[in-house]
Amino acid sequence: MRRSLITAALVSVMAVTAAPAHAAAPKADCPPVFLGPLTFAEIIERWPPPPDLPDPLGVLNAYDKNDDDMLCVMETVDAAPSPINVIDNVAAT
Ligand SMILES: [Ca+2]
Repeated sequence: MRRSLITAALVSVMAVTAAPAHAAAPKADCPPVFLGPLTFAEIIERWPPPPDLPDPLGVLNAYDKNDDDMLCVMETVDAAPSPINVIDNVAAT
């Protein structure tokens, strides 16, 4: 009984000390109607580009204005010519 109480106390200490590091990460978020932020690889995996698109990474990179390799994606209902809308995630100030 005593041992399980000590274990529980250690787990709660670890959870508390882990939280600030995560909270300190730079925040760049997406508007509510968009998914993300997503990496280029996540976007290409989830919405594979047309095979005739020569440079999908270059296209995504062109949208990445804050240069953090993350973008926001909105799935569109009318799928032509592209099934998604892509915007840059916005760095918080
Ligand atoms: Ca970005």
